Amino acid sequence: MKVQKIGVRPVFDSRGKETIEVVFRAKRIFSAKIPSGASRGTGEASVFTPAAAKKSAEKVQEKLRGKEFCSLREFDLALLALDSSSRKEKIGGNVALGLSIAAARALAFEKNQEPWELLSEEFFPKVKAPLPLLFSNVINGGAHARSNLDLQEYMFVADPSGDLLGAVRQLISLYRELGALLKKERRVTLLPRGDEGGYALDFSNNLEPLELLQRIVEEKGLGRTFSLALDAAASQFFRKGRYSFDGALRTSQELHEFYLHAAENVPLLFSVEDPFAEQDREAFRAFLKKAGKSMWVVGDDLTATHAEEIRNARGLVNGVIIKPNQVGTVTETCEALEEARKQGMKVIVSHRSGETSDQFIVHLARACGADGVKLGAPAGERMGKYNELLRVYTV
Ligand code: 2PG
Ligand code: MG
Repeated sequence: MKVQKIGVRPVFDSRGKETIEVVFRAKRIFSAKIPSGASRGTGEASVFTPAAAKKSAEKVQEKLRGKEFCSLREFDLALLALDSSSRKEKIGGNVALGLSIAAARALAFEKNQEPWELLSEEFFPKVKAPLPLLFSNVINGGAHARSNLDLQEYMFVADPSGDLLGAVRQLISLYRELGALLKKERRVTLLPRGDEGGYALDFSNNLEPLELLQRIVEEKGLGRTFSLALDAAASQFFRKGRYSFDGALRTSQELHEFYLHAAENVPLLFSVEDPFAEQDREAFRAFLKKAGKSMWVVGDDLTATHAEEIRNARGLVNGVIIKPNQVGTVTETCEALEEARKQGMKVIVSHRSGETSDQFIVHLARACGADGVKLGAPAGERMGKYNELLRVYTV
């Protein structure tokens, strides 16, 4: 693959915020659009504005134009040679990732492959991809909504067990059922929604939405194929060593007890992401020790898709979220995945709250054999990722 031209243009994400599309000419034109997060870990790769990204792309073009690359790793190493900082502050994490994904598409095209086939061959040759669990955020709180919920995401988790289409169908009907019930209970005809398409309402406390989700799953008799998960995104409500939670300042221990109480009262709850702030490492350690046998304790802000952070999170979590734009190249994302596997951790490939129509993460999930994918509510712009999932997992 020979690099001919590189450019950047502004596009809008699902929140209407400006982000970038990287345009890359090799045999033909390829591109990649980059999503953005609202709750971001401190270790995440930098995000350049479209104007800064354009300048950066011009500089990268000067260095790479006319160069030939035989593999994605080789291309990404050339990017890393231009910027080896862990947050990609020189060329911009979003610029680097756009180039890396577009290059993956260009390489796949030249080999007459799907992007997931290219990734699979280059990074995960031995992996057989099982159908992933579908983590679907149906009640939005925290930084993704203007409600009183401190916890950011309440998710239905569908287990496709051999029937992905059926699982997506059931997920859609459960999500609608939840909407109908909320409308009836609140006596309203319309429901506000948060950034990821989940309903965004006030509740009497942070446990109530979980109890409601469990009730619906059970009433529909779907307790064998559906379970529940949380993303607390707790860094967002951590202030000076305390958690501002359910109307009071709580200690790590109190929050720890909240999760245990939730798991006891809502037995369908099996996974909690970022239960504590990223700097509250001892709280993670104590919680994993207590709950790690029966629950997934998942790092997101804590590990930020960096292999080294995942290595350091041994004993703190038994699962990780993987988001390519937290690290900035596809190769480093795959290294983070490899590290997680080495540590025996579950991996969940995830969207961001500000999404684009770019479906690359679905290809990544397929290639690495992700245990789960986190794609938002089955509605609106998020539907594109479910559809791509159906396509790449059924070819
Ligand atoms: C998260 C993500 C995606 P954001 O915290 O896991 O749901 O949110 O993109 O805002 O970081
Ligand atoms: Mg998260």
